[in-house]
Amino acid sequence: MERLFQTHEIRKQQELNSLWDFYPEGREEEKRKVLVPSCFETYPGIENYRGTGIYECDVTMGGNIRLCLKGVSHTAKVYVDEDLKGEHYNAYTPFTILLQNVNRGNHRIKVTADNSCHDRSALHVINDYYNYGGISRPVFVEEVGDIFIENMQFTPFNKEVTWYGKISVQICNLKEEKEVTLKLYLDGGIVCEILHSAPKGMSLAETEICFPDVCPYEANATKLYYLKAVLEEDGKGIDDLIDRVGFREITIEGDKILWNGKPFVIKGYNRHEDHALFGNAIPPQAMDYDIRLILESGANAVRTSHYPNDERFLDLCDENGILVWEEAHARGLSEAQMRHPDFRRQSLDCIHEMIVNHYNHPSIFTWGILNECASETEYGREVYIEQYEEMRRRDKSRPLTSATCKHFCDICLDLPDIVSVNIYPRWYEDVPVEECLIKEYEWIQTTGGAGKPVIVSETGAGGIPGYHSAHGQKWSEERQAEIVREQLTAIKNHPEYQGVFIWQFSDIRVPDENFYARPRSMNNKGIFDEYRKKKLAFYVVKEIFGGK
Ligand code: ADA
Repeated sequence: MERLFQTHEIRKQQELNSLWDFYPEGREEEKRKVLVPSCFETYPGIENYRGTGIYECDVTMGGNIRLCLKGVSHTAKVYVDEDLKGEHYNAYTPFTILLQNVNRGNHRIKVTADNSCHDRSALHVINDYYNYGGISRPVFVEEVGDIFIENMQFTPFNKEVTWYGKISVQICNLKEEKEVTLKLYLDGGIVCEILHSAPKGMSLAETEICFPDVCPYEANATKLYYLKAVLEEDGKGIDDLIDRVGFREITIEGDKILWNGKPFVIKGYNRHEDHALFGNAIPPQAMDYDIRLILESGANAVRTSHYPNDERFLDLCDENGILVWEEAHARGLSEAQMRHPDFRRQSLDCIHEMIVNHYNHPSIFTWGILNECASETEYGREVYIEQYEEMRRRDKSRPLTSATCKHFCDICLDLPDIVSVNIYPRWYEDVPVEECLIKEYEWIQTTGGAGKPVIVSETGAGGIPGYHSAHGQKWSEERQAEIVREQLTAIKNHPEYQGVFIWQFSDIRVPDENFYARPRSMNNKGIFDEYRKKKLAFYVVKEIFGGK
């Protein structure tokens, strides 16, 4: 399933989430059937494979085809009948390949997925999370005519207690200019009809509509509406696109982030897409299980550290009122790594693909970039400026942020709308949490970040699941729980911080190269282990976050 609801009634869609042939490159004799989506690391015998995997399947199709891949980890080449049709870099963003005038019949699709940290890869590097390989998110083909809907963006806003929505529909016309009618429906009721003269190529049909009777989208009352765009030619529907939207506005007033005009407290988790059984190809049932655990512990927010997430997870967040900080891909890159010749382009591509595809999710309240990158250097600042400008150009409706660990030397805090700090008192440094919070806040007030909202974007401690120590030694579940208690209690007592994202939801696999600080080759700071078993710290989180 592409999303958790039907996205087309007219356009013909065919899912390719089924059995594909798979073999590691150059080892065709090992060919086997695998279920897509999935990743190499879950195929017996190649759990540690780094390199290219070849996936092949047959599909019957014809006409103009949109071949949609929601995520290939992480460098992809796509062939149809052995002809290279497209390439894509980055595991965590979707891409579409348009094939025109395909002969109707059987065709062989081949996708190669490379998870190695090759020299053209600036974002997937050896890091504190695992670079899984494979077709890790859904794949499908869509048949379209010569004119179709490429994308639709909905921006809600409120004026004098009435809700409005700005709707922009991007239309792709493969032939000469033609007149079409675009009809927009909200929950089945028609709200607008636009006559649009579509030139060859891409064009935008835009409108602003007043919605006097809608209910707002609140975290505890997640009213979602189905917004449908239908393209008609000579009175006949030729294409459509359905998305779910919500009426909410995120604004900043002084040092507060407001949701529909009201401040809120963030009680969140950092979550990697990582699971002991599925790697980074987490099926929706397991995503839903994660959502249940998040809610059970009393949390209300998730940061998609450190990359854009599967849209089905975002759908679940929309549904359950879990507020999302969605982050573009980059973690802990030094100035030298940011000077990689492909870094700026790959980052901007990721930002573009994240915002275009995830724009309509009401649960996303902020976009993040460049976690713990070189924000203490002049060159780093140049890159932060470039990326913030790009984000603001693409979305003016949400505040922006980046998580920093460049304490007392960050020179970029004037750039985001929200200042976010990663702090690990009592874990990496044995200092009282209270002291750390006070020092950090005082320092922010002496920088360009003064007066802005501040979030603790990471805090936590390691706990090896099942390791118990009567003396509360480091790495024991007892010590983790004790540290997390001090961290969350202190943050709660400092309302100048608008909340916290715990590092992290569950334990995650890290590459063996990181073994020196990571027993089990895992980052063990999960409140749950990699199978989602609760650690002692869970009960502390639940008590402080007020879980039921
Ligand atoms: C950092 C980083 C995380 C993780 C964490 C840790 O702040 O942003 O990705 O590595 O530290 O576990 O130390």
